[in-house]
Amino acid sequence: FEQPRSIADSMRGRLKADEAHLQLGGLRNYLDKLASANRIVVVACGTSWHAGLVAEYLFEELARINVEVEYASEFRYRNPVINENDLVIAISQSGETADTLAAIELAKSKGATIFGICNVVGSSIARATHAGAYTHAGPEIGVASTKAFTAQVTVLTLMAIAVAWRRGTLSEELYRQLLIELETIPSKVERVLAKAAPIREIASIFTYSRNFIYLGRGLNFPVALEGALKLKEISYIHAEGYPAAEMKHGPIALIDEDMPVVFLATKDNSYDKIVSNIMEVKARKGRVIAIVTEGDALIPGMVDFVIEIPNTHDVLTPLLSVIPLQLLSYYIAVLRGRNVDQPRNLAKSVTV
Ligand code: F1P
Repeated sequence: FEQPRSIADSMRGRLKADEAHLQLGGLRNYLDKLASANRIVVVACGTSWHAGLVAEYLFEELARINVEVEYASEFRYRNPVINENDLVIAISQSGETADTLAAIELAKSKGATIFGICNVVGSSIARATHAGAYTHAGPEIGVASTKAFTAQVTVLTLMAIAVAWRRGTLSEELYRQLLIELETIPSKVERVLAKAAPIREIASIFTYSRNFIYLGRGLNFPVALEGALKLKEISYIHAEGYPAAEMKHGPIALIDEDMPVVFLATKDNSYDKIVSNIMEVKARKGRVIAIVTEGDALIPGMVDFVIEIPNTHDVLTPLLSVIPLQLLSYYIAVLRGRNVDQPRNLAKSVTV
């Protein structure tokens, strides 16, 4: 519920639509380096890794830079091909995650430049990186990342816009349009949070489901992964996130009347394809909860439950579409009597 403020804080002082660049704190002096990078490699864990996947879509789409997103927990044990022409972005809420720190040290030893996106000033990861931007989200009260995710995505979006501008891959019109639209995001998040009561109703219907599938395409694919992770972390329900187009390659076998399927079905450039995916699930009697754009007249007639979110530019969608998934997980966990702030087996920062 703090996200309207934490997203605004992550943008504060950084949006300068009247200037030809954005203020990105410690990254400012490194903008040319970022813009001329041969490749960006993102290293992170858990929710921060999902923010990295969003960044992959953003940097590719807006700035046309090749991006690879690596689980730090795997990367650190490999012998990755990486050198001084690569730029590594390390993302971490706590700034203390041991796997991410080890991945940074490995990339550094091979000559790469490392940027950090952290929430905690002076944390180990902030100190280990060459430069970085803080997210200013404030401390997460619980163990599971929520506002950290949207703050990370906000900063990564600003970075992608700034780099795209510098590389000349973004028109002035789109540049201004995105900055203006970004400023509306906190109030739009507020409008999604106002739907907490109907989301709780949906949660009460699915409280004792044993499995869930989350499906999305494009920028909503990482959001599907994040929705599934939130449900796993705090309610202990088995949940899988997939790219919706991947469903036919296996997960479709799981669909029946006992399988709730959460679709990220906002009005973006993959809308028609998502509609076909919903039809495939309904034909197999799956129960569908769809996150749709306000005013959608088609999908509500096809599915079992809908949650509307305000319209925004395609590339900013994750900042809104993740909110109902966080609320759904929260209410399912509460209704199951779970301690949402301190889930079993999870540590706030994984330092070993
Ligand atoms: C990474 C992370 C979190 C998760 C849990 C365990 O932390 O996987 O995403 O919710 O807290 O750690 P961080 O590097 O972003 O602090």
